[in-house]
Amino acid sequence: NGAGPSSTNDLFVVDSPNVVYTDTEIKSKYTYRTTSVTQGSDGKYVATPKETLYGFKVDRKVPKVGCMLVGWGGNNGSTVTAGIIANRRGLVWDTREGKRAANYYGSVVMGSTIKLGTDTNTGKEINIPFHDLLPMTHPNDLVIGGWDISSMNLADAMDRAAVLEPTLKGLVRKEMALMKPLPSIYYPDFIAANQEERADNLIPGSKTCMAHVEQIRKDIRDFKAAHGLDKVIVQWTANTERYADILEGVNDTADNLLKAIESGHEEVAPSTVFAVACILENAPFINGSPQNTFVPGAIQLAEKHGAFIGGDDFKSGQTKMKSALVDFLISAGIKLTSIASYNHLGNNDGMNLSSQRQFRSKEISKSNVVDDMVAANTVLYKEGEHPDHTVVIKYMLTVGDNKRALDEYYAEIFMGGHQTISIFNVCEDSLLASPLIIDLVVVSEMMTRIQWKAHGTDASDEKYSSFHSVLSVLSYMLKAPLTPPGTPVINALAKQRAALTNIFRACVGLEPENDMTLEHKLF
Ligand code: NAI
Ligand code: DG6
Repeated sequence: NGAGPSSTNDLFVVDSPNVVYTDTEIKSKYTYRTTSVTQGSDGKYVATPKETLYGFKVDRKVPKVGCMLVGWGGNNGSTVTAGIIANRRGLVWDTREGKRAANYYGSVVMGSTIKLGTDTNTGKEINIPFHDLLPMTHPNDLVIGGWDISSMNLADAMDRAAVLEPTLKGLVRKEMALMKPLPSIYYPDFIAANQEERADNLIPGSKTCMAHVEQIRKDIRDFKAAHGLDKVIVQWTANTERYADILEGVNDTADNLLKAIESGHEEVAPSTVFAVACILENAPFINGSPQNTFVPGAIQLAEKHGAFIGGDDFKSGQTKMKSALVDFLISAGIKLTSIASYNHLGNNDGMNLSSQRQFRSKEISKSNVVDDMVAANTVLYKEGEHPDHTVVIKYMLTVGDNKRALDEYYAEIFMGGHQTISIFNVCEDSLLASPLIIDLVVVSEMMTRIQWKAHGTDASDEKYSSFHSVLSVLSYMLKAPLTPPGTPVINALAKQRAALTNIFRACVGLEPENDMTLEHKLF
């Protein structure tokens, strides 16, 4: 027992009788402390502290990981690919503002730190890179591939995206020109008609069928074999689709969904076909767009197969600000009464969203992001009361990928006063989204190597299990977090980050960061 990894690159070890290191695993015993509340007939609450003992087991071997992107030739796909190549090769390029070097800014895993503890001698905080908390895969080591309905190679796709500096593009062009997306499935009714022109790289068939599922599964297996990979994570970063209708007998259960695919039902979206293929192939599948890919039948299928899924919709610029700012306002006791959010953008995503049904998917995911914060404050808001919230998106070619997000937050303050906050946020769309794609791969992969068990009286008898199929721990990176059926959705950004960091801390037997700093207050 106790600390003592025998062969490791770890930046730290935890010295505790509750943590055991072997060459292959880290095992921790962790006491999860919560408060259980009941309400009496007199309306008063009784709060009872509760302790649950868990065991966590982390597989320390970092596998060789592949990331397959659906929509690889799009703005996000080409930008994240170039970014990883540039980081891997340590590239430096000229810009009109001087030299720039590759970095992973905007990735919470690669760009942020967490507090490990307090220095015994100086009392100062010791912070370590988030990436060093657990044995995570490094993005430089990811093998990237994927599918697109457009046949363009990744070098040309990077030009089409018009995101990166020409000098940087020149350095990665040769490598990217050799990368060509695999043909994909295209059911025209699900994305905007204005996308038809790019659709020249297709698996035959314009509606759902098992052959499509099987082809995608084969593509994953072939990619894995060709690159000698241990694992593949798949992400949907293709066009936003319209919502699929939820139909009894079609997509409401796992069996019905499989039957609907077999019979070629028209209400099965391409993204759901990808999700089903990944679930059956046991490759974690993340949905970076807002549509309801995870119809009830898809969630049930994932649960049945113990496969990991996560979604929906990358949370990059405007919404990330919103989920931090609204949390601040409401928890400061300020009554937010309206949010008006306007966007205009000129990339292909914007063009697709200029179509009403695709816009509607995005409007839903961008609008529900403050619900939990409002519902939690019963002092400011009566039951059912909600701030007005409007979301507008306009396509304006000239601003390209440099989306403009204009937000007005209007709030009631002391004694009938008002506070108005206006934000003009230039969100360089793909440069904000690419690091999220990386975080989603790294965290999802890590979750495949973490297991837990409830400690009974004799801990050694219990069997370890994986986390629930729906990876709500990915919420920080996503606008409309998918959670296990029947469990609450958390949108507040700080809570999402705390859940992620504290779960990872628990895996090495560390307490949650509580910020009490009593050591500096009680002398
Ligand atoms: P994009 O339009 O540049 O790229 C999408 C790619 O998907 C295109 O190359 C298109 O040909 C391809 N595609 C369409 N249907 C396909 C299918 N069935 N199979 C394979 N490929 C298919 O869009 P971008 O900017 O890369 O964004 C991708 C998605 O991510 C969009 O849905 C967008 O709403 C979402 N998103 C983007 C964020 C950002 O900040 N960039 C943030 C949040 C979500
Ligand atoms: C309009 O906002 C276009 C969208 O695709 C966004 O660019 C994307 O969803 C990012 O949105 P946000 O709210 O996270 O900046």
